[in-house]
Amino acid sequence: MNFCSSSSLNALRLGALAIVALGGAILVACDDSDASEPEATAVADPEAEAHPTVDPNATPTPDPGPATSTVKVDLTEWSVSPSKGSVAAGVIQFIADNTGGETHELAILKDGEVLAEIEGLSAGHVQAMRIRLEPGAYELACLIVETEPDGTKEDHHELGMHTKFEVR
Ligand SMILES: [Cu+2]
Repeated sequence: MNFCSSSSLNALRLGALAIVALGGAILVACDDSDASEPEATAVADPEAEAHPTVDPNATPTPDPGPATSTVKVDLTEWSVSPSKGSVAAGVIQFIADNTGGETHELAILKDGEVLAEIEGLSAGHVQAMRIRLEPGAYELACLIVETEPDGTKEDHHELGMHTKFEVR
């Protein structure tokens, strides 16, 4: 069946239906097609609509939405220094700024469990993340543990890279 070889009245009606159902793109396909080009019909699009597209690369964590407050967090040897110690509950944007000389990370913890983190932030680099937090007591920390050439462990948390953070 070829929509576009029908009478002009039918073509208009089909075009109008296509606009209602699918938007204007179909009308262009119909206008430009002739009887020798059956692929230029509207057939493919209703099928596509019957199978909603799913992005296989979508992140499993939904976007928390726009930030309701922002906290800058300086990371250095050996401290984690947020610009404020508490914020109201909501979507919080953490901006980690590695002002130190080593690679650090910023982990958001609750009851010892990592909720989110910026990992492998090189010296001099800044990176942001957003997370929705309910009221409660949290910890901001760097959890990097390095083994030095002589075998000793360098545990950034143990050396002091952690601080309490309150969401109220
Ligand atoms: Cu660190």
